[in-house]
Amino acid sequence: MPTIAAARPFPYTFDLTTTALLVIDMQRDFLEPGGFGESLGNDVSRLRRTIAPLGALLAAARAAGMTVVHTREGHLPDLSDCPPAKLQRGAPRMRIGDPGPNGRILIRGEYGHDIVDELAPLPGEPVVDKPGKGAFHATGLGDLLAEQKIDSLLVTGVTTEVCVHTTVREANDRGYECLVLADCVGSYFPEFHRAGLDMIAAQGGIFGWVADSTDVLAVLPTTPSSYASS
Ligand code: TIU
Repeated sequence: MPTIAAARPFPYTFDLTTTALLVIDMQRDFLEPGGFGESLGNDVSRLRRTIAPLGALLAAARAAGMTVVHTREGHLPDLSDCPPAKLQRGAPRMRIGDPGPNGRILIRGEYGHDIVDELAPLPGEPVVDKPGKGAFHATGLGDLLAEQKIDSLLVTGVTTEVCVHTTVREANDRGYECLVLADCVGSYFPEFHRAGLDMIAAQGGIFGWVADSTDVLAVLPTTPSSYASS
């Protein structure tokens, strides 16, 4: 089984057949101007450094035959799955459901809600639509992973301290072994990004492990069969 020796707080070993690459919310609404992230007052360009390493990791995971799961945060057009507490929070420039340059903000089916072109899911890869920050809350993700006998997750996406952290915490309580890839997760706030990663690995890996995608690329087989036969 591949081992990421450089992972902190200690080496992370995973089985390719029971590990999924989880790509959280790499949507235009968070990464491009005119979407939800910008409406909250954020500099969305801060997230773009994640796209290239995540693209390389996606390609390698697909070549190795790993399970890949994408998620998208968003709501039904009638907002029936959006709690008033989320809809009315704060004083954003545009609220969830308002019309923006990429369609209605954070609404399923709109251009802005979809995943950026560089990381588009392949046909057949599951895309889990989620109304909350955590990917397990009110979704079929738990059942989907159970069906595939997945017990470990390579976690990527945005943002580090919001949807990535919430999902890692949910996954940790459900018994998954999570490795978070530092260069493939991003935040609008560099200090939250750093602290968020530190929180995962602290206390002996209280929520999981942290490493870089290059550490994973170094141990992934280039074909599904080459690992099985080695
Ligand atoms: N605002 C922020 O940092 N993130 C979110 O609202 N959603 C996700 O992280 N996907």
